[in-house]
Amino acid sequence: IEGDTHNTGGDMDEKANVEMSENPFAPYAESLRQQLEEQDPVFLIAVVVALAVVVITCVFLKYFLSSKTVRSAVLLVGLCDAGKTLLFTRLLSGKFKRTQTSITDSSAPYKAKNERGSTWTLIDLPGHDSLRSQYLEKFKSSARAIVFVVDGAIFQKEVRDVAEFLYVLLTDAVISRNAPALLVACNKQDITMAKSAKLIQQQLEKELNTLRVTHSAALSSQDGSVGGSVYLGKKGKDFEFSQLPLKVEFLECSARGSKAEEGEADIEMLEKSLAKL
Ligand SMILES: Nc1nc2c(ncn2[C@@H]2O[C@H](COP(=O)(O)OP(=O)(O)OP(=O)(O)O)[C@@H](O)[C@H]2O)c(=O)[nH]1
Ligand SMILES: [Mg+2]
Repeated sequence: IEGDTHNTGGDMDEKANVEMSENPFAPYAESLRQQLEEQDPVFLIAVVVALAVVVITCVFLKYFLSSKTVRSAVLLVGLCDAGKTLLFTRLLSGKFKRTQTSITDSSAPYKAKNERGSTWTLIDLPGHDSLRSQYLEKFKSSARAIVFVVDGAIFQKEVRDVAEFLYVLLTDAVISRNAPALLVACNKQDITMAKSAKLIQQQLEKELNTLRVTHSAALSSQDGSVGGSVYLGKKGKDFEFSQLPLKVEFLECSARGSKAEEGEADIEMLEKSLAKL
């Protein structure tokens, strides 16, 4: 086949020179048509199949590569008043700002403090009950990491609600498939009453263990199907964060900082974790 092509190629050059004045492409088209007619149909089919394979591979590669690169969002989630918006401002500008309950999301590019200079899209989500799930739905599939902000100062009072919210996050099918890093930021450490990250982790494990029992009981009393949600942790074992498919880290921070409004925030641990993403 190769030899043939070379010969016709040579012939064509001559013909092309002669007929250049009319239509320069006519001789090429003619010889191509002849060649195609002479070819074995099996060969033509093979060529078409090969081209199709190449195209399909390209489409798949593009799909897989883009589904990886798309996830560049770092979500700030948590209950109302946990300090998400102040943390958002501190991470971006370092400055203190008075905040009000958020009613919508806000996002900005955040440059991580590492040599790569990775840039993530930091997204502050509203924590209000009625808005929470709708915003989570909107952003969960693009999350590279989830910063779950907990108010360490009134944790004791909120432990049940915090665990409920965390349960929803951790049993979500999309989140457990994508497995974004989970950074539990135990905020407001400037307040002396604030609970430590270790204690918060232990209490949440206990509370999630209880929630898992009540939730699966409620489910099996319905029809046994687990609509879009996954089982939390390992069956038959007390729940621990280490059983999860995603990387979980508990850290302490203070978006306000010890010197209140004039001073700097204490968010080094969070910045370090964000640099490792
Ligand atoms: N003492 C102290 N106060 C903080 C800290 N972080 C935030 N606050 C205060 O807590 C209040 C709530 O902070 P926000 O950042 O608005 O809380 P949020 O999580 O965005 O709340 P929603 O938007 O309602 O979901 C504000 O008055 C903050 O100044 C902290 O580390 N220490
Ligand atoms: Mg807010």
